[in-house]
Amino acid sequence: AKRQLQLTLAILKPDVTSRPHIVQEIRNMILENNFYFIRSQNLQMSQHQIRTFYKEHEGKFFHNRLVNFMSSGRIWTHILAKENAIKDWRNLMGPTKVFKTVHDEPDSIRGRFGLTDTRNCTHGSDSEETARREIKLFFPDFNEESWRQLDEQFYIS
Ligand code: DGI
Repeated sequence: AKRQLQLTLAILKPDVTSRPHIVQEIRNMILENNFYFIRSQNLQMSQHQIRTFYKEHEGKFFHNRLVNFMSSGRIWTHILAKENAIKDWRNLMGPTKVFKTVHDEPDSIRGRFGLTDTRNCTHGSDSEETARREIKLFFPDFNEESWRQLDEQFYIS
């Protein structure tokens, strides 16, 4: 059977972009784990965009903290590709809660570089449906279908 690459949306959050050597370290981890960078973008999100992005967390005790943090600086967003990109990227990130993760998964991104449960380095889509929605939000011009027709073959041949 023909291999197919799965796409996911990864974000390097403001706590990472404010530490450039950590950006480089995380990029190295991404490449060492056989992900491909398909698209990359550096931007600052407005509070409105963040509220849309994290809509499912509205009303939670950490929501304001999350919105303030995510709008506090620039971020990197990446479309990453790999056979099991969604699961593998979330594994590489490590669990959400940094204080636990530094003990349980010290070699993960959050285990190595996470600062707090809010300032936890990275984001990754949690399903194919979420990945499609998040990719569309940050890369509205990216056309997955034409990417698969024109470009995917060069990664999997
Ligand atoms: O997909 P994840 O980022 O691992 O986790 P999520 O989708 O459940 O939550 C999104 C973000 O919201 C998470 O990266 C940080 C923040 N968050 C989630 N749960 C907590 C939290 N922040 C704090 N301070 N405390 C929490 O319990």
